[in-house]
Amino acid sequence: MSEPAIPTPELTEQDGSKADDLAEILQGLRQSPKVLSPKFFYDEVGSQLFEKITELPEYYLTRTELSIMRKHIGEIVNLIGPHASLIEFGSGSSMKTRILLEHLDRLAAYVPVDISRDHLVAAAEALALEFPHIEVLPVAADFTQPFDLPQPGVMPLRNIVYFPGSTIGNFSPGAAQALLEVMYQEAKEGGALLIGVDLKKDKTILERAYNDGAGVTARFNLNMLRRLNNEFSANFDLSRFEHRAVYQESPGRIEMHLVSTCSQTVRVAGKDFHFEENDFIRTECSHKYTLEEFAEMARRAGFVVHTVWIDPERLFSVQYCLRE
Ligand code: AVJ
Repeated sequence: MSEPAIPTPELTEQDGSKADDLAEILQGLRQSPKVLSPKFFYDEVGSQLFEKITELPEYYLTRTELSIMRKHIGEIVNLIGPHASLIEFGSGSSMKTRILLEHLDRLAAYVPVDISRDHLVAAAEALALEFPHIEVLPVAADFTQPFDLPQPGVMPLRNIVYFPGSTIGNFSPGAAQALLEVMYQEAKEGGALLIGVDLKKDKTILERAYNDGAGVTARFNLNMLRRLNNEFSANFDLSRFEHRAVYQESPGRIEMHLVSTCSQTVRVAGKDFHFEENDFIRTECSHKYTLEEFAEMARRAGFVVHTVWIDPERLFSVQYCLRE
């Protein structure tokens, strides 16, 4: 007996260009303080380093979210119901996605949406092999802008937008609000949002999570400069920048910085950028929310928080929000 052929997932492409990325990088470096988007962390090496971060003892987020998902998967499955289309904002190579794909009842389709085409296709192919009965329909798009959904073979009963990992924290409150509005659109009538949100807590726990003892987060942060050197004709000297992560109580966010250890000038794609000693590039903000703050933001986007699951230490939340 021959194996049934497993089709390679067909890709819907709507992604931006390298020229747009460069323009964004140059614009960020012209600001004061200088900023670079955390989306530039995730090349091959960056993605591997992030995987390592998720296993660090200090980095409670991934482990805690996973334990919440495992503990409450029965309730989550019942709330979502049968024949849903699961639309993940992000490429979905995570264990959390696998838990959902394993347990959800007769999924109409799984639709991972990611700007990084290569990562997306690899993750989608792996999942299509692991879950041959699920239609996997990857979309290469910048999910901060509305995008067209592919049409599954089976008509979905409802759309469930899935946004794990507290990636929502990477967006400023205004941008997070706008993103929730895109999610509202993509969820369509009768749809819902399942989202992981990291919670406000003691500053020492937060700062430890982003300043690990093994220095993996430092390598992850500095990798962005290596990537700019390789892909955007930059000449950053990685030995002249240091990783730093600090929690700002107001507005309640971890900021990751790359701090210049001396006075220096760096060239990026033919343009000069000067750093005094202690000048820094802000590479990431990771906003933390109280339950009330997140509920209010979701409400303004048209969602009502239906169920919140939290670990016993109240570190992290997974929230099921209904589209009003
Ligand atoms: C992937 C955005 C959730 O903000 O905690 C981990 C990325 N940065 N360590 C986070 C990250 C440094 C992470 N998110």
